[in-house]
Amino acid sequence: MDDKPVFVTQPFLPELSEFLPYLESIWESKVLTNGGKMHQQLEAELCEYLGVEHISLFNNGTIALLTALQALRITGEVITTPYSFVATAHSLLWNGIKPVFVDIDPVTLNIDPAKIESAITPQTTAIMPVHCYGHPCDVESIQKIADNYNLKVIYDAAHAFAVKDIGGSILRHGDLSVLSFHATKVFNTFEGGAIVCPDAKTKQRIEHLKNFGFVDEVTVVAPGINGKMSEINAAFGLLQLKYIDKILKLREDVDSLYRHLLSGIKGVRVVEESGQSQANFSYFPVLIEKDFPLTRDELYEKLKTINVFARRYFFPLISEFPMYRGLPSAAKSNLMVAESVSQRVLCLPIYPSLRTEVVEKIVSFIRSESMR
Ligand code: T4K
Repeated sequence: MDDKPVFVTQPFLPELSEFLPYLESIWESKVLTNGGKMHQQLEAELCEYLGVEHISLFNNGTIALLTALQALRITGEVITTPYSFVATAHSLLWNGIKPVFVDIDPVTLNIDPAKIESAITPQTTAIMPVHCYGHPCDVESIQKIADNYNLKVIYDAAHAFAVKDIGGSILRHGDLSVLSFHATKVFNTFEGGAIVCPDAKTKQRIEHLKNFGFVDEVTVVAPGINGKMSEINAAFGLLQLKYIDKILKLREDVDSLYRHLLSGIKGVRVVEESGQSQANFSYFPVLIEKDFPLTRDELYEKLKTINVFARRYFFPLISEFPMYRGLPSAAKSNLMVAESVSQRVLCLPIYPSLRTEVVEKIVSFIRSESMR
């Protein structure tokens, strides 16, 4: 292994010179933020690329989640998964909403629809599932439950850029879907995010909410926030979008190589893709099972000795953090599958510029540890 550290991800960066014309255009216009030309163009290009009707850009995915809940006036209790990045549940707490954790499906690692119904109470107003690792949730079962109980569905689609199921973009499901464009994501704007919404009226409300609630110079209709994406972030998004198909292809190649090389290593289970007709290869999660000679944490530490920094997404569970663990739904006995998966999961490095020989070295290291 060469000396350079290998992180779980690394952003794709086009040549710096390619970004300069965008900067010149911003300098010339003197419009730096508040829905300028770059912002408008990125919204339009993303709608087209993703195949969705309306998209509203944000300064990050977390503010987009907060705003999505505000836009639909969600209150009371929201059913969600403990197996996610902490921002999912934090967006509920920031809105004064009580998260109700439901266990995950052992195959998809997404919220288990069969366990949602028993968590519904008279206070439940919505479900917030996560398309974890960009693997689609069981959207049909979730929608059926939502329809039966008159609940809204807000998808945390932070990992699901460009993912499609057989009918088209995964982002068309539910009432709203929220994307993250953080530097560590498949498509990034340094920091950024977006809400995908089905109609112009909802988009209008979201636009007001992300601009302090202003409708015009003198009218404020809601206690909005500053969720606007700047021109520089939007410009970088436009440049990234030119490369997105190449980015996805390079990620797919890394994914295929791992799958090929890891097959047959006892005690390492690759999490299968399921339910999508186009995947985005955003993460490469494996489960370190009991028949592997090392625990997941031992392997995680050993990889560091060869300068490979895998990550334990998602460990600990959200429900184990101090602000959540007192909730009745956070009890370990309620979240047995999530608990077990979070003890075994390891996300191996995956990103467009990850070289074949580095993947080979990572896997041969894991293989040699498996044979101890
Ligand atoms: N919902 C879900 C399901 C999410 O996963 C996230 C974010 C959100 C909501 C919220 O969206 P945002 O508000 O973030 O838009 C990272 C990211 O910060 C976070 O965006 C992401 N999920 C989460 C899964 O991962 P960390 O603390 O693990 O990131 P960090 O800084 O340790 O980065 C990981 C590795 O990536 C580093 O070791 C090196 C590399 N890296 C990172 C950055 C920031 C780079 O090479 N360049 C960079 O600029 O949380």
